[in-house]
Amino acid sequence: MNKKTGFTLLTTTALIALSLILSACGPKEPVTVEVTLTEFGIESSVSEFKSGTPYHFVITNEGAINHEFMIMEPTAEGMMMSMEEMDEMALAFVEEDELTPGASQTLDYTFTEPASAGSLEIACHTSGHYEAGMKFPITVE
Ligand SMILES: [Cu+2]
Repeated sequence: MNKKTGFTLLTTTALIALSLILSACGPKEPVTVEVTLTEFGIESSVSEFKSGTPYHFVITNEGAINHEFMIMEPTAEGMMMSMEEMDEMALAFVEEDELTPGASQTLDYTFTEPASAGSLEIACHTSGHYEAGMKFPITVE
């Protein structure tokens, strides 16, 4: 084996090793989650999420009025909270101005900690909508 062949072989081996490391540790492919908002309900194609997996939410308002999308803890019925307090409490949200009838928005979110059943939900907190049924319980493993 001459010097040049040896070098080429070494480079090739190094490149293969590098690509193996990158494919094992590189960023995970995002998982698409389809969320549909209507009067008055929320449907999601995924209800059991995994911490550390990137999710690509595609949120569509199939209703006739504005809705919003929030990932947050369940709130007690009749609890008085301002929108600012809600936004602060939410892990992620899309405001109702952006979810007009027929509108579709995307949101990328990665859960960082687990959430047991009953501790997290997708909800719409536009006045009265939550009470009317716009909530979808989720869990994070
Ligand atoms: Cu709503």
